[in-house]
Amino acid sequence: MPNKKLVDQFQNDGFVVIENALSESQLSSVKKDLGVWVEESKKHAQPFGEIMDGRPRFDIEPVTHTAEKPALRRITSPAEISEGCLNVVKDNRALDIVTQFFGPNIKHWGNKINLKLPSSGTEVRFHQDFPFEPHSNEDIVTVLFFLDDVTLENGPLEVVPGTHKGPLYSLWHNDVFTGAVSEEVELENKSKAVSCYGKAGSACLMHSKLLHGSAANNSSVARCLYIVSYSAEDAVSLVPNPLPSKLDGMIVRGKQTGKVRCTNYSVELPEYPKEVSFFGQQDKTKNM
Ligand SMILES: O=C(O)CCC(=O)C(=O)O
Repeated sequence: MPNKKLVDQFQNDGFVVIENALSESQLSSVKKDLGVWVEESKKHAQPFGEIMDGRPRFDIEPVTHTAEKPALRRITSPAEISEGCLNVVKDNRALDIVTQFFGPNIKHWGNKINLKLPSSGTEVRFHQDFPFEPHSNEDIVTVLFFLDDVTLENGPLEVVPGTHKGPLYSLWHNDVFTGAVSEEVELENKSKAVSCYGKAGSACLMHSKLLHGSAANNSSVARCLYIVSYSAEDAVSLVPNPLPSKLDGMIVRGKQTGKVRCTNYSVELPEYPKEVSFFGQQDKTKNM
């Protein structure tokens, strides 16, 4: 049953938040694996594991991570190593809504977990996802599943409504790809940002061109998000996937048509990450 209100809201604001995007069993299954990975991170002082391109799968905060207070901040492509995550990528309630946004044929682009454990200090500088993942058309959505209750205190996602219709901002500064917009753009937009919060199992469906960021977690409660990106099946990537995985391009709704649809826009190409994750790319803003 099409939900016109959600579709209109997505088109106008560039995001919607829905409850119960994950079933209880999906949520507990992902959280079980996440608990194991956080325990494992206590044994490591450096990023660990390996993804397809040889970079580590598990990224940790370089300054704050200790065995007592782990600061695991990113797990890349967890659906490759977790049945629970794979199950979510393939099917969830948000996906039904994605078909209402982009049509019946939908494919998976990337998946990752962002963690903000208490005292970790992890923050996300403002950016749009699209310049990291330019495609032949702009029908791409980032679905951020809340693995914990997200509140105003634990570093919720902050989005700037309507910015998906505006310019694509540069993530390059002084010839360095920082993965963040300039301080001026951030300052200009931050005051217009709204926080996305809600119960564990909820999700924010965010257009890839929407400007967003998030502050550090200043509470004693973790804020972890399972982030899965989907596109219309006829959107073809113009760059190598920065979250490489064998699941890139997997059809999750509808069918493969073999067609490419193109829209007319211009964007600076991103830099393929040499760093463990995009957090390392954004850390470069600290030296500028
Ligand atoms: O973790 C967050 O609050 C935002 C995540 C994000 O923007 C990203 O990983 O690109």
